[in-house]
Amino acid sequence: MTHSSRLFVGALLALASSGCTIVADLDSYVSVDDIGCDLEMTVRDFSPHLTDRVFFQAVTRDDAQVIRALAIIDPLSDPDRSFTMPFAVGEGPHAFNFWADESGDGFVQTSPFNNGLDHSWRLENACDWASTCMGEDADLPNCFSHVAPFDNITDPADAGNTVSINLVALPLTTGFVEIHLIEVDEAANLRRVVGLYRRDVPIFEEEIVKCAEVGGEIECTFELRGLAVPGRPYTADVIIDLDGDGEINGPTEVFNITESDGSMYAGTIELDVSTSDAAGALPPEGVLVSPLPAP
Ligand SMILES: [Ca+2]
Ligand SMILES: [Ca+2]
Repeated sequence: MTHSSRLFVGALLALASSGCTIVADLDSYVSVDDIGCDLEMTVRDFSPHLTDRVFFQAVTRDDAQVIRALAIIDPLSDPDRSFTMPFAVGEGPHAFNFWADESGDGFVQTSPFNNGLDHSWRLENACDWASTCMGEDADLPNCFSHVAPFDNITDPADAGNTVSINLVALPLTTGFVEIHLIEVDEAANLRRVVGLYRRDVPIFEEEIVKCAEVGGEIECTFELRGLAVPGRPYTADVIIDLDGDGEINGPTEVFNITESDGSMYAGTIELDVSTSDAAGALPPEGVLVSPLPAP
């Protein structure tokens, strides 16, 4: 958990232990269990996966194994990276499954030791797990060092619609793109970042993903599978480094997809950056995945 959510949960625990009823607003009650935790990880020594898409998933810890939150870093690019998704994990027990998609098909096949290709791991409690990093990183919270053997995991069941965002008319100068899918939890009064897609350069030399140059512009499609649950409201922040300077120029490079019900995500959303107004401000969460170190 980040410090902010630790503090928040800590405050609620203090209230609970003093016998108070926790009241989020006049109409709803929110317990600590409802709030859940951030989905957060720092990876170390992932050098075997620099050109792989790496998937990080919170899934319900039951037979149904329904996806709750998903981060994709595409590709990993750097052996040491981290991300934070505030309040991504809600009520109930969730496991933390993550895997490097060596086979490049967007699904998990565990592992080289079991006729698959992908390197995959599972932590049983997405909200509370022990760091495995050693040496100078031993004190880092939520730190995971690349290790074998791998854990057998399977693709989770979809909770809702796949969020598919098609970015159109990106200039050739475009640098990183980062998409935050936010579930608006009105009962708990939280913005839960349940989806994260991060891409550092739209067009890679190894053309493995869904970006293409079309008439002197770049067009990209980003998919976050199964996250938008009908009956719950979602919005998305789309952060695009249009001028490729490696920084977010808030007034022109942050776009927002209007809040709508999860059922509205059944089709692809198109965002044409040449005709859409930028939101004019950074999302409250800031940029979630740390930019690559300067060369
Ligand atoms: Ca795969
Ligand atoms: Ca910029």
